[in-house]
Amino acid sequence: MNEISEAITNLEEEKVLRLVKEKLDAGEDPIKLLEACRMGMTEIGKGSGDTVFLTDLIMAGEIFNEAMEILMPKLVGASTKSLGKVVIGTVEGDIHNIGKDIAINFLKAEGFEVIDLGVDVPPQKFVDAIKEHNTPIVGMSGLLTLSIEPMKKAIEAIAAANLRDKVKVIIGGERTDQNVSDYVGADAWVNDAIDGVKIIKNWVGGA
Ligand code: B12
Repeated sequence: MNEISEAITNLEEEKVLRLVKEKLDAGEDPIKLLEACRMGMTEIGKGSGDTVFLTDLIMAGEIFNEAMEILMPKLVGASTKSLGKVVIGTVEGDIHNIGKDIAINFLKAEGFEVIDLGVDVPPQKFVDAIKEHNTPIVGMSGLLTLSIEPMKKAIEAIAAANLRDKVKVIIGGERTDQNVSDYVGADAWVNDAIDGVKIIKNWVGGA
């Protein structure tokens, strides 16, 4: 683990922000700095379960968000072309929003219009948003094992509304893999927002 990851794990807010700024100024790759922040989050997440540790997770999430505010403008060059619309949300029962919001920022920066449904999104809300905004792409985020079933239900609801052949569905979050993707009936899965944006750009012919 590098300095930044370690500082996140130790919940050293000022140190994290100082290091991120210093390293950016020194010309380090912002994507590597984002990765270091993410590694710190993964590390602090190991062994979650008791209530005392939850406060640490919340604190770490806040530090991560602050670091993102510094990093984001450097990570992406504002795009001028419009690549279309993407509906995105964290599935029902899951309130994790950090990864989803990173994906949203990257998508916006690439020129997508993003309809953010927020967290704990019930299946019907995805269906309604696809209909209302006529979006060809749906992104679902889920970090819990318990998020797998809601993802499946959301995709089933999209199919029940006769919309499945009109949209591509991408799922994201550390818990997703090919098996999960097959099980829920998604078109693609990612553990990384940048990979997700590449896939989505390919789908719309913007790559
Ligand atoms: C921060 C955190 C929290 C915070 C969330 C704050 C917030 N505002 O989001 C709080 C404290 C609220 C929290 C709560 C809980 N958490 Co929590 N949490 C985490 C932690 C430490 C980090 C998650 C994170 O933000 N990672 C950083 C982001 C950047 O990574 P990411 O989400 O993977 O996203 C990246 C990619 O996956 C991708 N991506 C993500 N989504 C999408 C979507 C699309 C469309 C695309 C293209 C890409 C994409 O892009 C991102 C950037 O590359 C993880 C540990 C871990 N290893 O993941 C546990 C973790 C996810 N939590 C866990 C648990 C159990 C819980 C609780 C149930 C705890 C409890 N006992 O109450 C609750 C759940 C509440 C609920 N109903 O959702 C477990 C899940 C275990 C499991 N397998 O189910 C984990 C893995 C910790 C652990 N090891 O036990 N948590």
